[in-house]
Amino acid sequence: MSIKMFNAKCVINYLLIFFSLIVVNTAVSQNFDPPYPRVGQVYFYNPGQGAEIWKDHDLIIIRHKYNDEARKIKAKNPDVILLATNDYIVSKKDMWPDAWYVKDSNGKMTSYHEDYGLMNITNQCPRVNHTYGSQRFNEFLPRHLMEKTDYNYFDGTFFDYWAKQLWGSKPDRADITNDNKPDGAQYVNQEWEKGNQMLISNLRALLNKPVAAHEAGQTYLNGNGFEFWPNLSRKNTLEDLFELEDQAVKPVINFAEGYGYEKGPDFGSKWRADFMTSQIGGAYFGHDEGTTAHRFTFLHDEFEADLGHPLPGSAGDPLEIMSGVYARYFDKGAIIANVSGNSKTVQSSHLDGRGYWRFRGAQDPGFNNGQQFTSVSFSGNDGIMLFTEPTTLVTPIIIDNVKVNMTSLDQSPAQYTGNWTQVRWYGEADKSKTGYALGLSWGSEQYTYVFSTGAGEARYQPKINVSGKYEIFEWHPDVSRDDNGSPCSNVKLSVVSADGTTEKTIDQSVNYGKWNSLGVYNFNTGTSGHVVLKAPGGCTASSDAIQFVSYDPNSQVVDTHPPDRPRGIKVESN
Ligand SMILES: [Ca+2]
Ligand SMILES: [Ca+2]
Repeated sequence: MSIKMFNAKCVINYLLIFFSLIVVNTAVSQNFDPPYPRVGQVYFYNPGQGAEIWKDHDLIIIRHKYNDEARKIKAKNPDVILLATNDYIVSKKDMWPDAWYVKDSNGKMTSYHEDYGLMNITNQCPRVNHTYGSQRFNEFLPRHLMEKTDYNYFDGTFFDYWAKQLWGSKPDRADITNDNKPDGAQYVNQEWEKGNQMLISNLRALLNKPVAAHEAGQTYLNGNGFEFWPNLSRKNTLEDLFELEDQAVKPVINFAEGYGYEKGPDFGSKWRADFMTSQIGGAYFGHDEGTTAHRFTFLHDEFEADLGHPLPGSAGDPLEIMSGVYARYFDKGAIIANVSGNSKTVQSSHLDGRGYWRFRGAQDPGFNNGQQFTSVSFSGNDGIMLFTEPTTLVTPIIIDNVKVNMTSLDQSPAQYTGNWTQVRWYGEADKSKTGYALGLSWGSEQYTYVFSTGAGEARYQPKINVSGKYEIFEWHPDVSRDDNGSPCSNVKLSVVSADGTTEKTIDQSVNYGKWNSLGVYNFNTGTSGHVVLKAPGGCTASSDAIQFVSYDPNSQVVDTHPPDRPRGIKVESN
């Protein structure tokens, strides 16, 4: 759809939004219109410290059975839109009654893995007496989700696996009527679409909350998860998003996922294009490793921003300011994105006449340099976030025990001397949950913390690109809970900053599983400032994450969660 059509429909759309909000607000208190930028995350494993890691996010999607984690996330961030995801449209072959699976001449149709079959969501699916009486699968699944998911905490449903149509040779082979004969591709896919709609309709009859799905796009849903957002045809994808933002059921929850840029010093054009386009289209944005696994979380300076809402009326609509270059104007700034595939230069005269500043950031300080905006030269795909006032955005710097779980972008993990042991995440077991980590289930990055019973040192050395005051926090786990011995009560930490060296002692037998302040210190740019944690020996010392939180006077980093990030702390050294 073109931008002009989008704008023309906006007046009607605003009225629809207005009336739908009235309906929604009587049903649920959740705010589905948070300020921008809109940041989200999908995560399929145990969320671990996700409640803390994603506490400033606007949208979080976790598995529907993680009700306890959902409660923790809502306790930390009551404003977050929390969606419960499931994969039941593709289920293990022995999970449900045989008659509910789509079959071909070889029996149950195999999906992406031979142990998994495709469920018959159509109205031709036979009724089977299972759990809730005689039902088709598209009647059973909504009841199952209602039973297993605590919608006191979850604000809606998300289908991670969704088939808009059957693919490949499946529609030719499928027997959806359960008579051992294929039914023909056209009939199968026609019935499949009817089945999709019936499934959603049956769910909505039980639950008055939004429903979205990965790689779906039907406007009878509340939105789409663009699992592979930065695809090769960015402009087309963006226009798909505009159309959904306009036409999907309200409130619209679109989710765009940036990917493909392994965790390294790339904060540049590629991820920015992903992020800026998602915001111009009104989608929640998440950044992870870039496979369907979604194991890691990459946090950016831009996520800390508060742009407010789009300007009222047509002034706040997405605008194509030159071919393939889009802009959107917000209360406190603007977002521009080039998805033309060609180099473009945008000058202040191309914008709406307000004065703008680049923000001052730590992750790409050459680009986000804090200077008054005159022009920006984009590569083929890039974007920029601008502000109407001078603004600093420094996302907290985390130095963790391993690089990708959860050491910040372009920072190095802790360095160890002595005999330290990395501790694995124990999956679903009720262990290690006090370590600062996400519950990764494989690979060398699953280590949640390290410990040492002898003498040793752990050095946390951040790269500081914005000088000034930083509050330092320490996080340690409860090692006794993980059978790794008796925690040390006298772990010494040396904080080396521009103020000199300050010695601190942490009692690791208490205050585990939370951030513990070590005070506020001045840091110069570079890597001279650091923290050394010393294992005394004779007890179990643990080394987990250290966090450096910027206190720049122009910072927009607003503390909405005072128990974990206290404000107004005075510098205690000097
Ligand atoms: Ca048949
Ligand atoms: Ca950790």
